[in-house]
Amino acid sequence: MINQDIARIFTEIAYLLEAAGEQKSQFEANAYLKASRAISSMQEDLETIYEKGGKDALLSIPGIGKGIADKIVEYINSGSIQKYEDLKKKYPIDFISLMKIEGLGPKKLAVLYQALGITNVEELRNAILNHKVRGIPGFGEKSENQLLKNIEMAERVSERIPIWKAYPEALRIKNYLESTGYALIVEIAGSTRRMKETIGDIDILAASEYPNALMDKFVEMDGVSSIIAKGDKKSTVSLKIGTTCDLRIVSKESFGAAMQYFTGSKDHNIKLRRLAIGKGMKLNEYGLFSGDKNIVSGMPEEKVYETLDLAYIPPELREDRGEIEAAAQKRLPEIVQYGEVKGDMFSKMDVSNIKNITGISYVFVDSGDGPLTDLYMYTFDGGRAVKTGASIKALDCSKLNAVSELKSASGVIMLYNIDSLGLPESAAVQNLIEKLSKSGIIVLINSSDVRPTSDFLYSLRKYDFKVAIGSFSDEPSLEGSMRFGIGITRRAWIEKNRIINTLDANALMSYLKNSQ
Ligand code: DGT
Ligand code: CA
Ligand code: CA
Repeated sequence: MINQDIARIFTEIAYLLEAAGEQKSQFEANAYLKASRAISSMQEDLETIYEKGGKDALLSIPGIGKGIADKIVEYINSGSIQKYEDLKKKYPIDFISLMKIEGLGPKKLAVLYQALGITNVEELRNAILNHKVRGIPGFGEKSENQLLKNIEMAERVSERIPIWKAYPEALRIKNYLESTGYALIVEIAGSTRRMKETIGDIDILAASEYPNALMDKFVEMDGVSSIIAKGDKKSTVSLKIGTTCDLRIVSKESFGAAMQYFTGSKDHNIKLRRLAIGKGMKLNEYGLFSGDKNIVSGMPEEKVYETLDLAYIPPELREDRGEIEAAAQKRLPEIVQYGEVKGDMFSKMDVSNIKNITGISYVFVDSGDGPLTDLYMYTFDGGRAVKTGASIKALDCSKLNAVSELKSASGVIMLYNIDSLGLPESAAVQNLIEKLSKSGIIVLINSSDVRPTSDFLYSLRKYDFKVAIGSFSDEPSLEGSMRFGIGITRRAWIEKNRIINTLDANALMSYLKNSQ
């Protein structure tokens, strides 16, 4: 259904018009907001309405006038709306997220953008913390403090949960639904499949010949605190872990297209739809159509990308950050597979008592908690951990001035908590990274705390540094927290050959020796 996409774009156009701030645009902005609300609450698909009844059918929808109907037609025919693209170029602001913060409207956001370049919540928070906002006309010291409180409030209301909480729960639900015997296929979709660091809700997709029975089992499963909606195509439950879960049942024939659609992200989908239109096709959650024929009927998700002349795009990359363009040129980064990591670069395990080490053949064990700590390497032999004599230094950037500390250090150094120095663009981080490039330092990823975030790592990826993934847990299993660290590198476009723990134990030992 393209309704949500169009509704979202109309809401954004309204904010953009208000931000532009001319008197006459207020009237127009209201018309877009009204249309957006009307479209969000519609049951029927706008595209179907248009195909059946043309523009007249669109005009008969309450809240939709001629100007707006033209925009809907433009979107159906091209996958984008020029007016929106033009406005967005002038104000590339994430209005949808920022408008959730009390005390901010389109006009104020436009001022913040023009004065400080603020386009999203993270940038706003950073500007407030650095006391940059209080100097802007219309803001003061008081409103700065209030805004910070309002940001926290907005985040509490949206209540996203970390991936390390959502993923195991999604996996448990998938396994449970499979065990009922009422499902032909069950898969995790949405941001959980993309391994996003925080999750708004869990999305599960299933194909079933017994949809009612499967939905019964779903709403009565363990971990459910209340039922929000129940139908034979979609149900939503609240989970005790503090989020909600959508289960959608789709036909076996459209499962591949539905996986593509419900994995998202929304922005990725919108771009892909536009690409399909450009090739004379139509893409939605039911299929990829040429005329009335679904070209990918009964085919897996991969077929959608293949039919659009794209290399297969791994879910973690689907954020509209250039992945579609790269896939068209068959130049996607060669990212690491989940099974390709061979060791744990930061373990908290007790080496005298080996537990679950599935998939891991060596660990580096933390020897203390100073700012610069030595990690000793162990391999496993017949259930015992054996010290190899190799070691690596890890520098906790949050505990000391990392840049000055580095001058006195020698040997290969891993930096952890690098994000505690500031945003990727800050001088402290940039200085450090400049040094990294020259001295072969390594950025350590904390798989348990899921940091630094993939956004952080993504904006630094152009520099020449290596990456190491540590579990930061006492269970260095590839089935445990390591998965989330691996996910960060995939989302950040970090190539596999930059991750040092894809080396086997011997190769890593020679790497460390040669870098001394
Ligand atoms: P979340 O839940 O906020 O962490 O993020 P997602 O990506 O899981 O978003 P969600 O749960 O709202 O929807 C799941 C997927 O369904 C989303 O990634 C793409 C697809 N989808 C949902 N709403 C829209 C929409 O308005 N337009 C398009 N094109 N796709 C949508
Ligand atoms: Ca979701
Ligand atoms: Ca959802």
